[in-house]
Amino acid sequence: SAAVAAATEEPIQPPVDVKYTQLFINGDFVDAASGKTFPTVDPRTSEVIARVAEGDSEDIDRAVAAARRAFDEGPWPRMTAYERCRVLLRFADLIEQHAEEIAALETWDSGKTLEQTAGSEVPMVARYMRYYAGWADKIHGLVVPADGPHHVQVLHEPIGVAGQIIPWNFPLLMFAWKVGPALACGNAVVLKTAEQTPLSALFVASLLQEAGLPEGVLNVVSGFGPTAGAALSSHMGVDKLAFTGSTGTGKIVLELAARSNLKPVTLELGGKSPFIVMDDADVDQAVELAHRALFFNQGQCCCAGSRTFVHESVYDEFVEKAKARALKRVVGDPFRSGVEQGPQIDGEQFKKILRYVQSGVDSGATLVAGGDRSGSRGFYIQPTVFADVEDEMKIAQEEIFGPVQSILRFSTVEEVVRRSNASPYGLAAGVFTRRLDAANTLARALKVGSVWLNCYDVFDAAIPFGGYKMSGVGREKGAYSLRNYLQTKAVVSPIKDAAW
Ligand code: TXE
Repeated sequence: SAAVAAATEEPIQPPVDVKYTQLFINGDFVDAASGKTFPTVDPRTSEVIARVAEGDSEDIDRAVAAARRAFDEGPWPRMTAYERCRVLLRFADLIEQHAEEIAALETWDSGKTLEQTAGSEVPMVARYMRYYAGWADKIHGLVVPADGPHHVQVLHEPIGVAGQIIPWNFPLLMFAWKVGPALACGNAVVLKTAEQTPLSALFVASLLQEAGLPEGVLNVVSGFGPTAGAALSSHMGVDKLAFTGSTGTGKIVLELAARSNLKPVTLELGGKSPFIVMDDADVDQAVELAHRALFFNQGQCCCAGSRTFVHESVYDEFVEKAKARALKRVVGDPFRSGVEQGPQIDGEQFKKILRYVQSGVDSGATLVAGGDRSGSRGFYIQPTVFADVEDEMKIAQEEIFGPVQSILRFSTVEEVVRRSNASPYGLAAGVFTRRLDAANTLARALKVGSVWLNCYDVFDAAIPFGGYKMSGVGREKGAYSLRNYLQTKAVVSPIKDAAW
């Protein structure tokens, strides 16, 4: 079967060399102040790809100092908006010129399929950069009416030095979502990558410099959360913090920001998103969409459709077909074409997912497909499906972040709204129906930041994304993302001469 292939085949040699393993500070690749390094691992084999400089608080200090200089004294915030626009456009061109190399590096470090990185993610990074480049020269203030003879201008200025902390599930896309709007608005950035996936951001940082970004405007520090990440969150020289990761760590960084200098924080956190299949659904289509909503990216998506709610009238047929689809899912070397699912990111996530599978079995859910590791090497997991899942089970409440689908049964729209919303999370939801009334009711009643009607995981540079409740604070992408990186200044002057 497909699963066995992952175990027996020799890993394909990645068609790329690792060029950059040092920290990127003030336009140079440099060692960590401590001289320390850490391994980044190939999730297909658990072998070390490369050792990478391990940034710590001293390196964060150096990076923030460089970013401060670039913002306070450097040309970047004072360059014309059109010049900033052109740097981002050149960067997008360079990403396309190096697309194969970047995609291979991303696949090697993260286990994502090459079809996904080369076919969709790297092109999307270029697209996002062009989108934000387009904003650079369209950010402007307002003149507002006031009572009395006053001329009131509202200026939008860059906020300063942005600290950004990103996760490992979409290393390059998270780079683009965060760095794009920050730079378009004229800020300087210190970015901390996830310790599992440091390689692609270092590579594209070199391209951003080649595109003409002045030194110090973007700094990339590889390293761990409790050291480098915490130092960045609590730094007095950082004016704004943006974080994507777990809800637990989001609370920590928010607290660090509050205890230091009250820097504003945007958070994009976990989810337990419902995917709702109504009674009128074309079951085959619904099964396919629900399958992709959950299994995409090895199930490692904040917005994974991880609670598949299926109407009782189509439930049994749906479960049978969802099982068949999962059993057909092609697991294997992410460099091999036709593979749909690569390995999970690391041993920790791999173990966590298998613990959730065990918890599903223990709590009485029916395991209909998968349930074990795939092969004997690396971090591959069989596409797994549970039926008869109940709301109070752990697998229906907590973020598994792996290829484990939980199928729940419901009977009425009111009931599925109530149960969908009975979660501390509120990131996204999918609704599958041909009934406009049901679609409209659900779209308004669900307490989530994104609703996909008869589709899922549709991402576009212009569409805002973010969470209700404990799934986050603020929105990324679209015009909404610019608000995170701009200060608002009111300038008031009297109108003395009443000649007009
Ligand atoms: O996340 P962390 P982890 C969820 C998912 C996953 C779980 C744990 O359920 O199983 O989180 O993954 C940095 N101060 N998501 O441990 O810890 C860390 O170095 C400052 C959902 O990888 O949130 C990394 O750069 N920073 C998610 C980033 O935070 C700290 C994507 C994310 O790591 C820190 C990833 C600290 N004290 C995981 N501790 C999503 N929303 O998509 C860690 N970090």
